[in-house]
Amino acid sequence: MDDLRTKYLEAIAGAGDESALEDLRLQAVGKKGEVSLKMRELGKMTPEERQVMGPKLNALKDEINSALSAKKSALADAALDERLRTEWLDVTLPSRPRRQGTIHPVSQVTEEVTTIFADMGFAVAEGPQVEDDWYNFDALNIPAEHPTRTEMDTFYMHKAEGDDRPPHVLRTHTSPVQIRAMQEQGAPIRVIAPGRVYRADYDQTHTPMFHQIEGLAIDRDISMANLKWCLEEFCRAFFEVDKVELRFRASHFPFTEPSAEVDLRCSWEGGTLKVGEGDDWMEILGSGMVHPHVLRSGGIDPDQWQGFAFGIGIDRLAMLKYGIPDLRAFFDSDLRWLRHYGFASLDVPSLAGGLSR
Ligand code: 2NL
Repeated sequence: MDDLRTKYLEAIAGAGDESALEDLRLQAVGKKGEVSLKMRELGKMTPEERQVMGPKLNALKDEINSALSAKKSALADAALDERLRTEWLDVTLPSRPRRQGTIHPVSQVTEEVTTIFADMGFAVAEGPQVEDDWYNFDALNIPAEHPTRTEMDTFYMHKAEGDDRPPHVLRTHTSPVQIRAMQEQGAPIRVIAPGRVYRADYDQTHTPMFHQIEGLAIDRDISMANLKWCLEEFCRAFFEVDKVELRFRASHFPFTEPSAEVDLRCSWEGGTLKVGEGDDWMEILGSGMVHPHVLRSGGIDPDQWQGFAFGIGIDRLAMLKYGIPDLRAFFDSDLRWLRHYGFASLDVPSLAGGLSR
């Protein structure tokens, strides 16, 4: 009896896990366990012997059962301690950084330029991106035989059989917006027209869709001196420098007379642009005095009114200010969109190189 007691209590104390413990329970107090077998032998004993052995065996069985359950909960406690020691989580750690979206550089620059001219009293004008050829060309004094009017350069909308409306194009500049503004508001007027424009061109420096801001100021005696001050003021604000120097180069546009392309004094040291100093000139925009024919298209009497206009390419300005090396990074998906609509101009040789990439 004492041997059995010692044997099982020691074995239980030394059990390494729950299944070893279960094996011991079956060996000792299971149906065919050693203690159970001994209990069965009670029947063959004399009543006197049974009176002594019965309680002893019952006590042994109880002692083994409580040793088993004590060991069982000790093992469970140890297992929990082990999990708590190894499976921990530091809830005070900072979260993993997530990439944040930003405003597109072209939108950013459009906003900046718009704000600068708005501060000078220009109102923002908007209009359709699909225009008829009168608003896009004729109103701007661009003659019928001008090369920019061909499908080589301009995206024409397909026309259904029997459609006798004038040809429609994707606007090639935002000038038609200003023609509409003149017709609606009359003179005097000061507007800027930012937006998407389209030309059939695709290479290192041209994309079929790009962004422009045009400005227009009409009054009784607006002159090129006013144009010069406005543009200098714009450059000071946009490039965030106190001193800027502009160079007006004689040029030609059908919609202005005289016309000038405007360069900005700058330097490129170690690949970084500095405005207002240095020996380089950077072309930033085209401008001029609004042609009398164009004023008339807008319903304004050129004998009473005159004014200046200018056009700025936004995309290159965004690249300059925010250091974007290749324009085409912006536009790969838009090309597929243009082809989806089946514009014939996409199949001319000047675009084929870009599209087959
Ligand atoms: C350029 C040239 C220019 C204009 C745009 C304009 C608009 C009206 C009347 C007269 Cl409604 N002119 N716009 C004038 C001169 C130049 O843009 O090279 N832009 C990047």
